[in-house]
Amino acid sequence: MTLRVGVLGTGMIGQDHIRRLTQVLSGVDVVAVNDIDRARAATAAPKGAEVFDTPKALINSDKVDAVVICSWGPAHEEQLLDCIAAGKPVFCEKPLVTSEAAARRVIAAEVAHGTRLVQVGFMRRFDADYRRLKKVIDGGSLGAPLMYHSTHRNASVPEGLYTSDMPLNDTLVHDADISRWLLEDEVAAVEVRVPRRNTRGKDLRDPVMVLLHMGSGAIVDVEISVNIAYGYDIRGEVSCENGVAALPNRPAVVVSDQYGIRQAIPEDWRERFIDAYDQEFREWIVAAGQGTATGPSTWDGYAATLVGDAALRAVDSGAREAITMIEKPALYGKAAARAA
Ligand code: NAD
Ligand code: ISE
Repeated sequence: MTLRVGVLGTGMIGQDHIRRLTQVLSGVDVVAVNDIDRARAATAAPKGAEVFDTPKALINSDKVDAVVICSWGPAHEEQLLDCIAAGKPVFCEKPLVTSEAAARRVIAAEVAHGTRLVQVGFMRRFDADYRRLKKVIDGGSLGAPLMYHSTHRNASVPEGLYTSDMPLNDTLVHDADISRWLLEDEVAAVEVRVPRRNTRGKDLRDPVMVLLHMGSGAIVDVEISVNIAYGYDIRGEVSCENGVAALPNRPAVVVSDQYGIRQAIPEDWRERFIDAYDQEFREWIVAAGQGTATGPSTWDGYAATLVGDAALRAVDSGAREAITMIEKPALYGKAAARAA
């Protein structure tokens, strides 16, 4: 059976996901699109897809079995709640939502529905290198993880659209989520330090250095630099009791010329995580076809939202800002141990 999908938001990643859903993956078809910019939706619509005037009309259409949300973060809450009300599986790009209160409303709606419907776009969990790294940590031969060093560098971000809060409440969510997943731990508190500014970003607060204090006592340091110029560079290294496990350098052709011996660095997230996005959708299509969702959940989106909120408090206060989570509903599995 072919899963009939409607896409909300046809900007950069919306178009990329439409490409993979129509040209790369099987068992799925994009039958509907919507964007507040109707002309953009019409241009992005694959042949035969209907352009809907509103997200609600698309979500409630009988033609649509499942929904992919690629609109701006502040629009996600209403679209998620409408999908849950319609009982339709939904893939939602990160961030899940933009406030703790909104995340709690989505959790309440999904819990009242009774089964999982939401998968959040934390694609690093589907990346083969991150999966191998987790396997090593889980294998236990290196002992307990003590520290995780996470480097998140973007070549550039859209000037004017990407604001000073966004390294902390938009970009950091990936590092928060992958830290929770790799270490199987929750973030208990957050600190932020702001080094010398990168003048390439003009007035943007960039870079930032974030410390995530995990419940077990492990510490994660995150470098976020969003105007690093040379490429999209994502690194990760876990220091454990008996050794260290790190993401490998990406395989790339080795070029030797008058500048030396060089390997290309991905230009942006589309290139670096191309296979991970494909895999997250493969798994989503299977679950959505069964009327449910697996993978990163509303709970994971909520946890990452709390980290973003705490990071914004921490950058203002200069202090260590604690995180308090609600009790984890049974729908989302067992709670991570919080040893300290
Ligand atoms: P974009 O600005 O290129 O596209 C967003 C689109 O959504 C625009 O076309 C806009 O008109 C439309 N839109 C906004 N509000 C809407 C609404 N209420 N209803 C319908 N359409 C609406 O942005 P983007 O880079 O494509 O990012 C979209 C989302 O994907 C964001 O949440 C972003 O954080 C996320 N994202 C995730 C990754 C990743 O690596 N997982 C990468 C890039 C973007
Ligand atoms: C973007 O929205 C993403 O999600 C990318 O993965 C991230 O690296 C980038 O910083 C965000 O702006």
